[in-house]
Amino acid sequence: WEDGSESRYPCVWLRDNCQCPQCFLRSARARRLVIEDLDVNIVVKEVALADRKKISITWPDEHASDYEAEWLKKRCFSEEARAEMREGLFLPERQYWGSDLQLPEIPFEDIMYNDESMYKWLCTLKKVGIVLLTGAATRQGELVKLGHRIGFLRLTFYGPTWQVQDKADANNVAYTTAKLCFHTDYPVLQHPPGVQFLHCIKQTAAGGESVVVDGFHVSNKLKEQNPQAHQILSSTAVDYTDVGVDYCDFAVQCKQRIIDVDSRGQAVRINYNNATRDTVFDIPAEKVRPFYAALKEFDDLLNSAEHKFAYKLKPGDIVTFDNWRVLHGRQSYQSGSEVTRHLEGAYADWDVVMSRLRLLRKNVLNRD
Ligand code: OGA
Ligand code: NM2
Ligand code: ZN
Ligand code: ZN
Repeated sequence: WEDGSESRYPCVWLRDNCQCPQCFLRSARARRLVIEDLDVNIVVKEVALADRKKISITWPDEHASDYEAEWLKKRCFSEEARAEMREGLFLPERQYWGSDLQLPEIPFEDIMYNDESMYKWLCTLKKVGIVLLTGAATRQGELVKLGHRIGFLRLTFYGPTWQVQDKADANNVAYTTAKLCFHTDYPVLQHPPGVQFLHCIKQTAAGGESVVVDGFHVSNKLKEQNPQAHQILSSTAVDYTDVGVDYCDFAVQCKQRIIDVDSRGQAVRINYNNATRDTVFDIPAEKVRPFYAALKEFDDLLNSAEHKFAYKLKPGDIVTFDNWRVLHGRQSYQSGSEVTRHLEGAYADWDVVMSRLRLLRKNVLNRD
């Protein structure tokens, strides 16, 4: 390269990624070449620098491939180049927080009508895990609009959007006036919703305050302070259950580790809702008490004053948060004959949110 650096590309990868119309369908930006037709031991026959911006390869069967220098450079296999590509594609940067959280706020109107604000919102949502949108109308339907702005919402058994209020014969503990301890929503689904929206339409005078905690930060703390408890929670499959009727009837069952970790031991998803944790517990009896002890250690850390952040939603607020990372709860409030508190909720998948973020970045920053 002009900067004196070098990149090495395996022949088989170059052949696999030939961009000619026979090997690659441009309109779908997808590979047409099949593994059946790929010789893993292939070696180039001829290489030429076409101009200073392109490399031309001729293969033993005379097939010809062109590669643009810039395209190759981005796909360099060095540790640094791969890290740069990875960071650009997945934005893995995290800002951990505790009670010191400065809850990021953006006017709802800005998100709806300004791409830069929307981009800022999604970047912050990914990095910090929570953003408050302010000034939305105090009626149902705002989350459907927000969903259209992103792409689409995630439908679940509780409906396209759902109403958090005190209900007779509640089919979920959330639909009562009771306190909700720290939880993530819907660990009973194999792929729990990645992003959650709660739009405050009506707020009660006394009680009903919200709390949030950074589950990834607390998982790191648990690993430091009590590696044994962390080991148990990141390896034990916990049974979850949810049976009832709402959007349609349902009988959902799932096994989830409360702290889901990647191959490097980093927390990637918290799956914890004590209300839907099943009475069925499919582990050997002697492992049961140690599991509860570990869970209590985690729960204590979540609830420590140092880690949790409290606030109260006002009508027109929409709290948006990473449901894989941030655990949330609420204080109890008084029940009565009238509805004194009403939130409308909805979910989105991280795939959809990150897709929108990448497209916005391309438009806002003029790059990809
Ligand atoms: C929920 C929930 C929070 C609230 O519905 O799952 O966490 O403030 N609600 O009511
Ligand atoms: N609601 C709020 O895991 C859960 O049951 C979370 C889901 C009812 C849609 C609550
Ligand atoms: Zn080709
Ligand atoms: Zn919840």
